[in-house]
Amino acid sequence: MKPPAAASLVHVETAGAVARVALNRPAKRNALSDALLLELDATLRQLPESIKAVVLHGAGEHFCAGLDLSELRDLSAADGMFHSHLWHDAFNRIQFGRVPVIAVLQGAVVGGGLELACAAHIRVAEPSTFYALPEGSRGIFVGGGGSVRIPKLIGVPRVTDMMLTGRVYDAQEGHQAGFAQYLVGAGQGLAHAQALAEKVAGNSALSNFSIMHALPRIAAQNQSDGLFMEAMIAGITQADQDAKDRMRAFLDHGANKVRKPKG
Ligand code: 1HE
Repeated sequence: MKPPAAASLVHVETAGAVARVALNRPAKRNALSDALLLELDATLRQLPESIKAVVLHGAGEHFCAGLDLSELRDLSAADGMFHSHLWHDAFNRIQFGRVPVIAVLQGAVVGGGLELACAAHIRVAEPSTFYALPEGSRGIFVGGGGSVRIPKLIGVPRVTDMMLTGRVYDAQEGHQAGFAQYLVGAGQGLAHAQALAEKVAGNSALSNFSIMHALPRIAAQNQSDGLFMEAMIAGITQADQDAKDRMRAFLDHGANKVRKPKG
């Protein structure tokens, strides 16, 4: 991979099949300027085929302070709509991209930063994390898919409260509410996410693709259509040679068993 330019807004490191992608604008708390958003999008689109999972994190003490408010110009309604579409496209490519993305959360996960985090597939939060949607007090609305994705994690009533009152959830409350699947110790986020990413990268590519692309679509369908689509995806996925090899390896005692977690 080409080494990033010194002034790059996105920093990439690779470790085996995992790319660690950092929002690299710590002086501005990784606020998402258009330039940063576009660079993040381009970086994720151009990952080499050898990369099977991504760890997304923020340089400095914060994950992301959301939309760069200094760029909120005197937009017309149409400009604002196109700007929101730009975010939608970029975040859709994360949710429905080629490889799973694991976000490491710390410090501010605010506004568009929370929208970005919610486009990832797994969130690992450190105790410094706080979640907020200050859009109401800024006179704006979410525009990066937050009204679609965030209620799926924590429900419409909690999102309504956050947006209307500016309520801030700390790491513990956010974990209980459903923002993050993992709450880890201070300074442990990256290592934890890397370990998860390595596991994910070791899965069958077709299973990962089905989990990323089919699961959220099936979950949004009515029962009859969902079960039909599930049957099709199950058939396609298990017909793959990789699936056959993995099942054979288990039956031949050459694959891991499922174990109860320790203590
Ligand atoms: C920024 C931004 C930003 C920081 N846009 N410049 N997001 C917000 O409403 C969050 C606004 N930010 C904050 O509440 C705080 O900055 C933080 C809690 C994130 C961090 O606080 P702190 O004390 O560590 O840092 P700071 O001193 O406030 O900020 C450091 C610098 O970053 C400072 O610039 P400087 O030139 O004075 O050094 C800040 O102005 C700058 N900065 N956050 C621009 N967001 C698609 S729709 C999405 C809608 C939204 O995302 S709305 C939520 C926007």
